[in-house]
Order: sequence, then structure tokens, then C-alpha cells
Amino acid sequence: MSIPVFAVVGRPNKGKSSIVATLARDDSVVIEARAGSTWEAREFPMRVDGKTLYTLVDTPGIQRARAVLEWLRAHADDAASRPRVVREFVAAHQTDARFHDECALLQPIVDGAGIIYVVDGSVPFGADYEAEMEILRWTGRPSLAVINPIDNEDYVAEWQAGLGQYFQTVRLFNAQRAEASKQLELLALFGHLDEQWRASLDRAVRVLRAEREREHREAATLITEWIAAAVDFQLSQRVPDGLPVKPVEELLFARYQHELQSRERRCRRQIEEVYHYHRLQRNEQDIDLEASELFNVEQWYLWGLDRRALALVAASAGALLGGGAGLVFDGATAGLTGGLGTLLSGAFGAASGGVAALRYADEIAQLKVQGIPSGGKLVSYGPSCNPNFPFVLLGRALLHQQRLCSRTHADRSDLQLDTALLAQVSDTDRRQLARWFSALRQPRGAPAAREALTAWMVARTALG
Ligand SMILES: Nc1nc2c(ncn2[C@@H]2O[C@H](COP(=O)(O)OP(=O)(O)O)[C@@H](O)[C@H]2O)c(=O)[nH]1
Ligand SMILES: [Mg+2]
Repeated sequence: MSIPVFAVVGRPNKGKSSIVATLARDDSVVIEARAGSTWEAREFPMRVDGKTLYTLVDTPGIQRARAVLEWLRAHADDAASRPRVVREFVAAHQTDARFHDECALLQPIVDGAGIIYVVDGSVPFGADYEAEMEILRWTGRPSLAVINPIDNEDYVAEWQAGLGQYFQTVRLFNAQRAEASKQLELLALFGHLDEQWRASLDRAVRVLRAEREREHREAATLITEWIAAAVDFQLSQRVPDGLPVKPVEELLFARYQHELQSRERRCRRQIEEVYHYHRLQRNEQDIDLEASELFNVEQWYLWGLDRRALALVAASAGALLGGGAGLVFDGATAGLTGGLGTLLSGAFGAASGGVAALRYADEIAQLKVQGIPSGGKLVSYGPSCNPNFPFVLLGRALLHQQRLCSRTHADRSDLQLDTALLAQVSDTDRRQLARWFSALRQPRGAPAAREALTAWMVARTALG
């Protein structure tokens, strides 16, 4: 049985390469504002278990339709000879530089490919498109038209009427922003162009759907692992007798922060790979423990929990920790008395000791200086016992993942990671998360908490 092949054709700059990038989920497809950036036809096969389910062919733009049509008309005797005449045109112009692009885009079609004709729904339809549509009709191959609304949908209705004269199927499809379900719908439609192709394309849709679910699970697992490792993370350093402790404390904190930053970056890069992004440019900021990102009220809104949410979380986490964890509530406002300083003082005792120099460090984790029996001191930092900390990490990770899932491989803009996300989490979910985070910090509860947290993320991605 023949493998379905689809040639994506149209004028330059209509989003042909964008459609290929989006459907093939391949960010190596060349997309440029400059016309003529696709010079040769390039094939993108979708392979599963060593078998190709279908192939997309990105092609150079049609530019000399009138001249081609003239040649075709001069060489055809009747309607039945048209497909043969198109083949003859391609054969006769292989080395003709004037028709290089036309030969490159017609070749896969005369070889048996289905036609995906792409137009821009934000510019008017015009009779001058009819020559190229006529040529495509002459090939006698099954075809489908896609209206890509590049800037807006102003002329979509007009295009639908015009294209309807030449194509049985016309679809509106945003090459750069179509969500996953729309992408799969379009692929299924490709399969309907020819009865022989249907089974392969239906299978491709099923495989792709399963693939996405697997990716979400993999991403969720990576995020859980990262958060569990981050709250568990600790560093220590020996200081020989007679040497000052303070510089070591500062150094240790700097190393702690640096290590968390690079782990977060690593986790993000891994998740980008999971979703097939290999060339992403991003606008991201490393987590900054010193700039009080976690504790600044405005920043709470962005990444972590606001005062009210934090109180809720502290209440449920505190209950699990057995109450005496230094959580002091102001009963009247249900807020926290004195903010986080109070939250972490008391049993945690972080405010005591030589930590005043590290203004915010004490709030992420505990800095400890212990005497060593053999002499000198051991300075240690972490693991973090701050209830807000894993929320901040989760918020950052979910935003990153959500941004990846809602973009396409045709979108080459920077990944923007500067908006709020956790605002969308319900109070019930927050309490649940707080319990899992607190269990993550205990050896006994950790495996179940990891599983629950991963499952929660998978369910959330499936909904979004
Ligand atoms: N905003 C927007 N831009 C698009 C869309 N499709 C294509 N473009 C842009 O149009 C230009 C040409 O796209 P490309 O896919 O290379 O078109 P091709 O020449 O037909 O292959 C690029 O700058 C794309 O970013 C779209 O759906 N929305
Ligand atoms: Mg192109």
C-alpha cells in the first residue's frame, strides 16, 4: 500500500512552512518573513515503529502560475490529457531556472501526493489566484484548501466562496496558533482525501494523541522530581577553627541558589525536549532567592501564594506537621501575624543565630552552624522547610509547561515566562498541594505524594 504524501503548496509567505512545522511538530522547519526562504521541497515523514504513516512535503512558493498554465494549455488536447501534460511540463523544465520552484512543488504531486493548498485569509481573494488553482486541478490529484488567517479573518468568507469552486474541502486553520485538537482534526481530514489513505491517517491521529498524553506524563514526572529534589536540597561546608564563619555562610547561600537555578533550567530544557522544542528562544528569569521574589507581596501574586492563600496552606501543612511548627495566626483577619518572619520563627528558630546578614535566606531554609567534635564548625544550609517555596517552584514550572503546550512549532517568538499562573488554582487544590508538599519532605510520605502530585499535573494538562 502506498504511503500517503501531502504536498503543501501555495504562494510564497502564506504559511506553508508554518503548517508543516505545526503538524510535524518540528521547529527546524525554516519560517521567514522574507519570501522565497523555502528553496527546495523538503519531506517530513511521520514514522511509528519504523513505519511511515504519512509524509508532509514543504514546497517553494508558486510564482509563475500564468506562464505555467499557458504552457499547459498549449500542450493539452482534451481534459483527459491534463495530468499527463502537467507531468510533461515538469519533465521538460527540470533544468529551466525560471521554473525551478514550480517544478519542485509539482514534482511530488505528479508523483502521487495529495495537495494541501494554502492561502492567507487576511488578504482579498483575486482572480489572479485562479491560474495556480487551475494548475492544481489539472494534476487530477485529491486536494484540500487551507485558509490561514495570518493577520485577521477579514476575507475568509470571500476565500471560502472562491476556493469552493476548485476544492471539495476548504478549512480555516491558523498555522501558527492552532491547538492540538485542531491539528489532529486537519490530519484526519487529509485521510479523507483518498479512501486508501484513511487508515494510515486515522492511525497517525491515534498515535499522536497517545504521544501527547505520554509527553504530559513525562513532563509532570520531571516537575515532581525537580520540586522534590529542590525542597530536599542541602549544602554544608566545614570551617576550620580560627577562621571566620560569616563569609562561608554567604558563599554557601550563593552556591545553594546557583544550584537551584541550574537545576530549574535543566528541568525546563528537559521538558522542552519532551515537547520537541530544540531551538527555543526564551525570555526567562532565574529564580532569585535574594531579591525576595518569594516573599514580596507583588511577587506572591505572580509566582507563589498571596497572604490569604498562604494562611490556608500553612494551616493544612501545619496540621500535618503536628501543629507546633511555629505557625502563628491572627484569628481576626485569618492572616499571618507579622508575615513570614513569624511563620518561620518559633520552632524553626531560623531568626536566631548568625543569619541576619542573609536577609531572605533564612526564609527559604535554615542556616545552621554546628560545632564539630574534632574541631572547627560545620555550616549547613537547607533543606527548605518553607511552605511557600514548593508553590513558587510549581508555579514557575506549570507556567513554563503551559506556555509550551499552547504554542506551536511554527511560532518562533520568545517563550514568555512572566505572567501569573497559580492564581488559577482553587483553594481545595492549594490545600491538597500543601499536604503533598509537606509529605514530600518526609521519607514515609514522599513516594505517594510524588505520585499524587504528578497525577494532579497530568489531569490539569489534560483539561487545559
Ligand atoms: N501571525 C501569523 N503569522 C504567520 C502565520 N503563518 C505564517 N506567518 C508568518 O508569515 C511568514 C511566512 O510564513 P511561512 O510559513 O514561512 O510561509 P511560506 O512562505 O508559505 O512557507 C512568516 O513570517 C510567518 O511567521 C500565522 O498563522 N499567523
Ligand atoms: Mg516556506
